[in-house]
Amino acid sequence: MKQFTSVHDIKSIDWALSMAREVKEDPFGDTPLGKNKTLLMIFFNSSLRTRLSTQKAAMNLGMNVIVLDINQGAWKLETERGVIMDGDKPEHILEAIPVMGTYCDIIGVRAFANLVNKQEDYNETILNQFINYSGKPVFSMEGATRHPLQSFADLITIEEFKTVKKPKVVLTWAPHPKALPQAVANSFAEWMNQTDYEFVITHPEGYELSKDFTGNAKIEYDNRSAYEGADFIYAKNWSTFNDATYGKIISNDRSWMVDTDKMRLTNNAKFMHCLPVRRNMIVSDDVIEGPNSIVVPEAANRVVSAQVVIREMLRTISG
Ligand code: AN0
Ligand code: CP
Repeated sequence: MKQFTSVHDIKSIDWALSMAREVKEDPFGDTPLGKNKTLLMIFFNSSLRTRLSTQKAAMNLGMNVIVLDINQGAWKLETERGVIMDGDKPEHILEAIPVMGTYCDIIGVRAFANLVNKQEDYNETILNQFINYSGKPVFSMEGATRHPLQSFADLITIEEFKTVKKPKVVLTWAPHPKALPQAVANSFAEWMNQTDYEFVITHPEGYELSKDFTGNAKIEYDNRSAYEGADFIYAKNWSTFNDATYGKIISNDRSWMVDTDKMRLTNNAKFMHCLPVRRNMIVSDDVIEGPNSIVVPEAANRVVSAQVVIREMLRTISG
């Protein structure tokens, strides 16, 4: 595996799940693979889970890890070509990336959507520059349009907690005070569409995601109807995708929050969220603290998804 930016970079869902089981059963079985190999993790945005779980995964594989927060201590990077660099950015990303590539064997990158320029976001400009110019295998730690390590962990979690073979999985939009990217929702939809689950997306009108990710998933504008018979409620906020209002908040409707009343409509559904989550905006205290909340095991599975991906890249490097 030379890159991991979406579900399309894995052989199949079944393969990914069987690798996840292997890693979970024997987390330290492959430590020789990572000996004298270095993972470089580059963050353009904040993180708690991705930073810790990916580092832990690399440590389980016997690797050395270097973490760089671009916005804390590194030179500010110009990302556009052709710019006269007389502003506040002393270094160009087109030198920085190949330099970073010389210090490591594998690179993980987190670079969120800026939600200003839709084309730039949906071209995955920064992630692709790392892929094209680092000379090293690159994996996404959340790009502008997807968060594949999260979705992979979500899939593992659903497989572990499902009580029926083909669960009904509902992705519900929920309100949030700040405009957030579509990446987590896009990516979750893309992964769910590779399974045989019943997958439903529910959001207010105007919050339609790109068809490239949602495919043939059922879109339900009536929030309560979507909850009926659900086995998993996966909450996430995102800002608008459509051209006219790209990256904006067009609803603050608090009735879309996940609460006990709506959870009663479900088939005793488990509650999921990638975290960080704002309580009593996205989900009530009662639901997230309740017995059906699986947000912590979901986050724990981030080590597993990262370890599968890094292990596969190490195997590719080692031939
Ligand atoms: C980010 C997002 O919505 O993409 C990261 C989630 C893993 N969330 C926030 O910025 C709050
Ligand atoms: N879920 C997730 O990626 O969390 P962090 O932003 O804390 O890494």
